[in-house]
Amino acid sequence: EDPEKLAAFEARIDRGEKIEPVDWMPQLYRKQLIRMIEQHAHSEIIGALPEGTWITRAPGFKRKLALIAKVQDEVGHAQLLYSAAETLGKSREAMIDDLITGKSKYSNIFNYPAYTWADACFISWLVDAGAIVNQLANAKGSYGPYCRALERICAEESFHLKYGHHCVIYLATGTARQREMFQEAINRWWTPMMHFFGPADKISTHTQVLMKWKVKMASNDDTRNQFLDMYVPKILELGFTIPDEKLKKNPETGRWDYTEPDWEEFMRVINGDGPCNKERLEVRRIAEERGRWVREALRSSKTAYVTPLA
Ligand code: FAQ
Repeated sequence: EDPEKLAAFEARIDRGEKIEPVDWMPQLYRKQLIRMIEQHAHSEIIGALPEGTWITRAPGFKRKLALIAKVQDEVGHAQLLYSAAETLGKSREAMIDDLITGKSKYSNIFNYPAYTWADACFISWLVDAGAIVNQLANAKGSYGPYCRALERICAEESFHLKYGHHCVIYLATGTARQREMFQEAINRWWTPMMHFFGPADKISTHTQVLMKWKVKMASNDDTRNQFLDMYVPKILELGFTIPDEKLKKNPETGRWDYTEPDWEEFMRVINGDGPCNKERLEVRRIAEERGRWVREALRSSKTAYVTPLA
């Protein structure tokens, strides 16, 4: 690759400029961005499934309305992100194919079942909280289309977070059984939540290059720490416990000590062998099959819907 072009590209990033689709960029920057944005898009679309199954069973009309809006937002986030990834040259069809065939990854956490309403509340509050910590940081990154998509996503995610917190406070101040249900949800989801931020920095493959080019603005351990800083006090304040005896803020380092979550389980889950991976991909495969006639009709149609300006 042309060293002069590379130096100019890196100088732009150092100055805090945004890189746009028409600009020159190293092949590796393009490849890494496609990988990360595509995985993010898949996570949003698959992430709609565990909560989506709760829409018909959410307690009461208001909760149903809010949950429908949230799930719809998540699918909208996937749309924004697929569009951002397309600016780098990979088609949406190719991305969806790679998701369905298991070639592309998506977030570990959506491969676990949401057994109870409290599990859905855990996702709406704490998984969204984790996603916001990561996305607020990356919205200040170097690739224009991704950053702009993240800004919009973060605005919508803050509504999800408030909704999730409201659901959890309701359970926390409810009956003994409601409190117990949320405690069980914390116990079930804590390990996947710790995994959510990615492997420990010392074993993370891509952090170094992504941080150098300001695609990733904080390391996996940093975002995990920031999440613990912000949310452990809130969980404890509601009278719940966290299933990790070692979890404690270390006054000397200013960082959290915790039991390393089982990284073998993480590897299994992200490589297709978690409790719900097959079911999640099957749902997407069926949706793709059932929607095919619509896409074909649009492609072959000469109506104004397809070419509004023609
Ligand atoms: N799950 O070298 P690193 C959401 C993979 S959105 C699965 O550290 P990197 C909204 C990684 O891909 C949630 N795989 O990777 C919502 C790589 O594999 P590869 C998603 C993971 O990229 C809320 C390998 O491990 N957010 O929740 C995970 O530097 C509620 C080595 O790892 C984003 O995608 C994982 N957790 O850092 C929706 C944000 N972690 O590709 C519904 C954008 C790592 O070599 C309801 N992405 N891997 O085969 C990122 O910030 C980064 O990609 C990380 C991973 C931090 C996720």
